[in-house]
Parts: sequence; structure tokens; C-alpha cells
Amino acid sequence: MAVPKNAKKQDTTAGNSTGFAAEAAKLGLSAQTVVGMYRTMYTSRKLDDREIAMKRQNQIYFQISGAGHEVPLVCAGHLLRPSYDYFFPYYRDRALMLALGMTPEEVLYQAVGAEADPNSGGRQMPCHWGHRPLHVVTKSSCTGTQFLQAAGAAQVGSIVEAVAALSDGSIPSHSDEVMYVSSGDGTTSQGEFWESLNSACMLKLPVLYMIEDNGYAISVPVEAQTAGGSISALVASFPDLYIEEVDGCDLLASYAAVERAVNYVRERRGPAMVHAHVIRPYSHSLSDSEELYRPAEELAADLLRDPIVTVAKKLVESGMLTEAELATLKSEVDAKVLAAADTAMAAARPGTETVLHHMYSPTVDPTSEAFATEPQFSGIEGTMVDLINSCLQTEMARDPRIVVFGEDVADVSRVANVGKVKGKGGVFKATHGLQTKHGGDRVFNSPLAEANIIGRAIGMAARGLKPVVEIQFFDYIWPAYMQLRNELSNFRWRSNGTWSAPVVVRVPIGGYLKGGAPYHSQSGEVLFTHIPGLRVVMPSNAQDAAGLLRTAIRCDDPVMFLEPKHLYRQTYNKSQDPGDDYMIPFGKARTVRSGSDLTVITYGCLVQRAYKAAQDVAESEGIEVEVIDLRSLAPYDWEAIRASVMRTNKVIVAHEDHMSFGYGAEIAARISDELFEYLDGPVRRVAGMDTFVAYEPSLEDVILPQTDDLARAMRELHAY
Ligand SMILES: Cc1ncc(C[n+]2csc(CCOP(=O)(O)OP(=O)(O)O)c2C)c(N)n1
Ligand SMILES: [Mg+2]
Repeated sequence: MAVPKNAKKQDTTAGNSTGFAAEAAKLGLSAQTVVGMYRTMYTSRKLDDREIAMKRQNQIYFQISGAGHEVPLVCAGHLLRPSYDYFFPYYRDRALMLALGMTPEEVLYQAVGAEADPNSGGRQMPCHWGHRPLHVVTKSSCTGTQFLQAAGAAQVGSIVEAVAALSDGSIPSHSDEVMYVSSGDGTTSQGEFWESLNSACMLKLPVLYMIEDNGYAISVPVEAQTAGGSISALVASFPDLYIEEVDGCDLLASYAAVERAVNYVRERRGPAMVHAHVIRPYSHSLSDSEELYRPAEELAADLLRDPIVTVAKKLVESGMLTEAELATLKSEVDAKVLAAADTAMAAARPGTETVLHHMYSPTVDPTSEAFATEPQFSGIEGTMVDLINSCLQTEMARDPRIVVFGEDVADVSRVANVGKVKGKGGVFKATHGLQTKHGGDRVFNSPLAEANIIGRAIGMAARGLKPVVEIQFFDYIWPAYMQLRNELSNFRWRSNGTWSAPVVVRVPIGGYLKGGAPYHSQSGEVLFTHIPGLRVVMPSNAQDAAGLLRTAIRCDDPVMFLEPKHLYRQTYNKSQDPGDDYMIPFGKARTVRSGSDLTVITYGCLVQRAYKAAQDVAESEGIEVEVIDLRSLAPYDWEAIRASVMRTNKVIVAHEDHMSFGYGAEIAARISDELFEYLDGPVRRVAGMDTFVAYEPSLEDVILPQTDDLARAMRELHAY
């Protein structure tokens, strides 16, 4: 890799090692401190080497090195404050972890998959950091998801400062706190990096972006990754972003650069970026062979910059260490790392009976009786959207930790216009009046970027806020799918219960709009029920929407709250307000209509259609159909299904979403499996066609299941 053109300028000590000591002193660094930093660098490298040896002996199962990246990381570790600032590091940040206080044993516990691994309890690959006491937030393997989470976490301080009811210290924050987030050069190509910078600069958030540029993303060189080849040049026009580009192999230049950046962020002047040019002396990982794409002379040039060698040389030449002292330091570290490896290899592995632990909150069970409260009806009848709105209002009044954001959810972003206009409050008005009542610090618009909403919500939830966010249409949830599938769902599980992100995601879903077309009619609940760790709920009427939403908010798990938008204003499902404490437990179905001839298991928009069809077949042929509204899809009420099918012996599973590979397939399979001997007919499904929902209403009618389709299926199955 080419040395950056300004590296020479910044390396004031190059070729002058007595200057090294003087320069260190100018930075306020004693010889002891510099040697301590080197010890951490060397420990980090030795841990890499030990892990590589262990991998070759099949004592660990994967290896990711931090080699070549040590310098800016020990600087950050020295300048940032563990248990005070927050850290969203990536897999090369081994030296940072050691500098923050993680021990070699703790590092190696993860490599062997030990129960005592503080990062993940043996659940994640090595170097997937997470350490609650140090404030290191659990990290996945996904490149780039950390950026939005850091931006969300960075907003917590200003929210806590603005909301008087949070001044009790229940969410610890500091006026000069820093959110550290890092990645390699290649990862800056992810959209979430840019979304994060946009929010951090717009809101002047205290985020320190550490970009460790080793010139490659696996085999792709930086000029094939980043327009112009320099990420710091590319982001130069972001307002209030302080940028330092530095030779990340030069300890003192790096220290000075990181210090200036940290100070800028601590002073709340905005986010900062350190663009550190580092080397990658080992291949991307042990499964990669860099000789395949990097010529020998390039690798040799990298080695000349290796800070483990060059910094040691300067320590000796400047008199900070004698040769003998350096040798002692190295042998002490070598011995320590070897001992740590022995400890790790001897450490207990997690019991296989623990694999489901920490999937959900161990203390708050939303399926329990504690969430079954009686309604206290009052006022006039309201629609589903009215009752969702009033639930949000009362819950926000009850719990100051709740924040609501998303696209168009605020009444008016321009504060000067509050009071002059009625306010938007969501495209369906579900959040109308929340900003006016609870203020713009708790209710605000996000940029038009779905990953931004979920990623930031996760970062906020990790620090103790309770985000109840909105994705404007289910059809547009896909940019956020990475954050939902790979982050929100398993924050708790992958960190072995040390972190959690109990975010509520409200999403208008589904069709029957007559004109909704492919991009305002989508269903797809199975794409979430299939993910362990998420709770998935879909109310079919106003009262249930209020009760289930309150449970979603008061529980401690991430919840996908899917609101059939066709049902928002149907008069048949209106209800009086069931009161400020009305809750419905998850996993409890409702029997909409009792019957003895056959059962329809359904939810969402098909509840009313199944009910009408059941009335039709009862009137015309005397067929008595039991209609069960599942209400929550994950978990679902197997007991209710079982009891009904055992009585009626015939069952239809009905839903709006496509038939193939749909929710009904799962329920039908389980009924066939566990209730086979009670069945007097095949398990039937009524569902949407395997196509997209068309715009023209007569096409929509045939694509989505209608009352007549249900009645026909009921008659056929009854006659079977
Ligand atoms: C979203 C995502 N896409 C792809 C990968 C596979 N992957 C892992 S690391 C990596 C390269 C990252 O390069 P860079 O950001 O420069 O970091 P470096 O490893 O060089 O430090 C890729 C493609 C991944 N983990 N996540
Ligand atoms: Mg790289």
C-alpha cells in the first residue's frame, strides 16, 4: 500500500528518534505511558499470532486479525473512557479492547467459544466485541450496521438533557460523552455509513468515526471502492464534521490526531472522523491468501511500516526503553498470552441446554397474565388508528423513555410553525399530536431512510430509551431488513443477555385498498415470524390494537407491530377507548365466532372476511364455523388452535399474504404433525395468489382472498 502523501508531513519524528521523546512529551505523554501503549500493541499482535497457531491446531474455529491496525486503536483506547463513552467497534479493534481493559483471557475466551466469554458467551466468532461493563456494544459480522447504531446512541445524551423526567439518572449520560464507531475502508461504501454521517452532522452528534484504511476490503483495493480513493476527501463537505487524516502507523501523529478529534467531539462541536492509513500485514482472514492479489513488493513495503517493529525501534533509539527492557517486555507479554491461551483452552464451554437462553427478556414475559388486564371503556367509539394514537399518547405520558420517530411522524419539524398549523402526525395520522404534546425531542422526523430509523432506534434502546418507531409502509421496510434481521432480533441472544434492544416497530401493512398496487399493498409477515427473537403482532380491530400495542411497549423484547392499514378506519371494528392500562398478552388468540363444524385460523384483514363468510354459510346451510383471530403471530396461541381443531376436526388457515411458503404453511404443517388423528379432512389454506397486488381493483379482488373464497372453502371442507 502506498504511504499517504501527507504522512511524511505529519510524522514529525521520522528519522529523529530523540525527537520522538520530545514530541511525546509535547503531547503530554510520559515514557511510561508510551511504553504502556506499545505493550498493548504488542499484546494485541501476540494474541493474533497465538490465535493463528490455535486455529492451525483446531483449538479455535475462526481467526480475524487486528494486525497492522494497532496504533490508532491504542491511541483511541488511551483517550476515550471505558464505562463512560460508548464503543461500536469492528472486528479489527483488538488493540482498542485491550486498551479499554479487556484482558487477554477475555479475548481468547471468545476465540475458543468459552462460557466465560464476556462478548458473547461462545455465540459469536472471535473479535465480535461486546462488553457491557466497558460500554462496548455488541457487534455482528455485518459490515456497516454499527454506524447507525452509534448515531442513535449519540442522540441519547441530548434527549436525556431535554426531557426533565429523565434527569433522575436512570439513563446515565454525560455532556462530554463520545460514541466511538469504527470500520475499515471498504465498509464506508455501505449506505448506512452515509446515512449515519448525515444524521450525525445534521444533529451535531458526538460520534467519533474511526476509519481504519488498510487499502483493501478483502481483495478490493480502495480505489475500486471509494470515488477518488480517499474517504476523508470524499466526506469533506459534511457540515460540522471534523476530519483528521493520519498515518496510522505513526504512534505520535496518530495520538495527536485522535486527541484533536476526541476533543472536538467532547466539546459537542459535532462528529469527527479519523482516517487512519494502516497496514494489513496478514491476509484478510485465514481463509484469504493475499498473494493472489497483492504483489510481493507491495507486501514488502507494508512490512517496512509495521508499527510493532518501527515503534519498538523508536522507543529504544529515544532512550525510552533499553534493548534489554524491550526484550523483557516482549517476553512478559509472550508468557502472559501463552498463559491466557492455556486458561482459555481449559475453560468450560457453554452447556448445550443453554442455546435458547437470552432469546427474549428473562424478566418480562409478555405472554404472562401480568399483561392480561380488563378494559375500562370510556368516551365515544374510535377507529383502530384513533386508538393506536391514544395508546401512544398515554404511554408517552406514562414513560418518559419513549421516543417516537420515523418518516413524517412529527406534527411539524419546523418548531416555529408549531401552533400555526394542524400538523401532519404520520401519513395515516397514527402519531398525530404526539410532538405537540410531548415535544420535538421525543417525537421527530427521520430522514427518508428506513435503515436509519431502525439502526438509530437500536442504538437508543441499547442505552435505555424505548423507541417506538414507524416504518411508513411495509412495502418499504426492506432497506431496514439488515438491521431488523441481523441486529434487532439477536442483540440479546448474541451478547449472551448482556445487551438488549427492545424497540417497537409499527408498520402499516397489507392491501384491500383498491388502488394500492404492488408497492402499497404488500404483506410478508412470515419474513419476520421466521426470525427468532422478534415478537410479531397483527391486530384486527381497534380494541386489540390498543391492548396489543401497550403490551408491545411495556414488554422488553423487540416487537414488529403490523397494522393492517385497510382496517385503520373500518367502522365495524371501532371501539371505545379500553383505558390507559389495557393490555392483551402476546400468544393469546380471540375466538371471534364459536362453531362446531370447522375452524378457521386467521388474523388481520381476513378476520372480518372469515366472520362474514361464517355467517353466510351458517345462514344458508347451517354450517357452524369457528373463527379464531390469532392476534399475535409469533408467538401464536397453539393451545387455542389445538382445542378448536380437536373439537371441530376440520380446519382452514387463512391469510392475506401469498399462499406459497406462507404463514399458513407453518400452522398447517404443525396441525398435520401434532393433531393428525383428530382431523376428518385435509388442512386447507385460503390465501393471496402468488403474485403481486395489482392496481386495478378487479385484479386486486382476484389476487387477494375475499369473503366468497372463504365461504367456498368452508363449504368444500365441510362436505369432505
Ligand atoms: C454486509 C456485509 N457484506 C459483506 C461481508 C463480508 N466481508 C467481511 S469483511 C469484508 C471486507 C471489509 O473491508 P474493510 O471495511 O476495508 O475492512 P478490513 O477487513 O479491510 O479491515 C467483507 C466483504 C460482511 N461481513 N458484511
Ligand atoms: Mg480495509
